[in-house]
Amino acid sequence: MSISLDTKTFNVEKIREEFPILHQKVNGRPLVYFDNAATTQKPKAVIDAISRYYSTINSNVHRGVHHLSQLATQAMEDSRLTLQKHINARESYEVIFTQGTTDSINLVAIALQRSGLIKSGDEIMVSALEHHSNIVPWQMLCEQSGARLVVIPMNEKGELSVEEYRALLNEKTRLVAFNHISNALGTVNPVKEMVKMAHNVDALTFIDGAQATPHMAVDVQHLDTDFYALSGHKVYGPTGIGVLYGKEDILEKLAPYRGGGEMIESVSFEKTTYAGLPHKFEAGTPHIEGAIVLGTAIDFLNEVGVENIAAHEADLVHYGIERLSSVEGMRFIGEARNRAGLISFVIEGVHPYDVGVLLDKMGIALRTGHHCAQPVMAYYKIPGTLRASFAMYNTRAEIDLMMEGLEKALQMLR
Ligand code: 7TS
Repeated sequence: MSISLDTKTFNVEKIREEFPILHQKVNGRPLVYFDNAATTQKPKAVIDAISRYYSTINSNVHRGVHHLSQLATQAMEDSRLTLQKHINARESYEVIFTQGTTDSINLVAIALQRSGLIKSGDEIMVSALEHHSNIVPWQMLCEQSGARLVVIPMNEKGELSVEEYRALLNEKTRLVAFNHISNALGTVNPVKEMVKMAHNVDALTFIDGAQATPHMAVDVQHLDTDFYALSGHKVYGPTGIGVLYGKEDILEKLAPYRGGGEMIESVSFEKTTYAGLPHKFEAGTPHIEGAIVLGTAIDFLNEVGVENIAAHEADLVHYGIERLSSVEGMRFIGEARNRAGLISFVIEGVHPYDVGVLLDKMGIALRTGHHCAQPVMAYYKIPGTLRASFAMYNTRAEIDLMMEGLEKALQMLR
């Protein structure tokens, strides 16, 4: 995949000006923020939109006839349309606002269980590359229903084995869940092909898009996936808000996830009937400001251009690997042919945690540990990695600072 950077519109220094948090010192040094896979920083447009919401239209949604309630409802529904367009969902009501990716996955796992759609003897498949949030809810579903959890294996490069996946699929497979991009290794999975293979055995598919949505354009109709999840805070938006996309016919078949206000059509002690999509899955007062400002974040992302971001970050990954390769004892963890957004590594003879602590003293924020992907770490027989994960505002100069910091840290530790 070759993507080229439009240097007329993409100017990293101008982009950095949009992010107030970046212009500070940490421990006396300029902040180098390389923990973007955990959460991204927020542009002024997003920060201002939060303040503007509370200063001008704060009100509860979908209930009031009064002016402010109408404005807040309109803004939230406009944001749903922005999200619909962004991921190319067929209908706006296929976009459910959730608390984030974890919440989206739990929603589907619990709703499937409630709907009696998973039975003893069925199989739920996850990949070996998953974040805990795309393992544990399915494991809980298996425990409750008597279904079996099946794992798609990976290889040393951190790629899924498509051939083994094909062999594991069978008429008992009810659902296959996998990420679009791995948060621990940066592997970009062949998701369209994987969806097609699952559909050949009539299994549903759930794509965890938490790490893909900040780095690439996503078209759910093109992928033909049944479900897709994303987190607002990883796409330069607020925390506590995200999206579950689901195909209309499947969402219609699912029982509600949580009961309460907003999700009903009528309530009596004898019988309650439920609202239609998307409200059936949005019980209670939602994260109104979050939902609205997620739309602002997506507008910002598109203004910069997802293709531009992808090209810029690909350059950072390439440059980072080149520079890190010179470090004695360097072992890259995850070397998939198709990768994006981050570099995971360990260095012989030193513990990732110790390196992370020393880098922090120099203002450099890298993630250390298992990245909520313990099975991936177990595969490589390591306790964790150091992870540098990039965003649109990072620069080659920051990678140079990381290298200086790393060399100093290694001198101290060795
Ligand atoms: N799936 C993937 C692939 C992720 O990377 C994460 C968060 C989640 C799901 C959960 O997202 P949430 O927004 O519901 O929390 N990943 C990370 C990480 O890599 N470091 O901190 C959080």
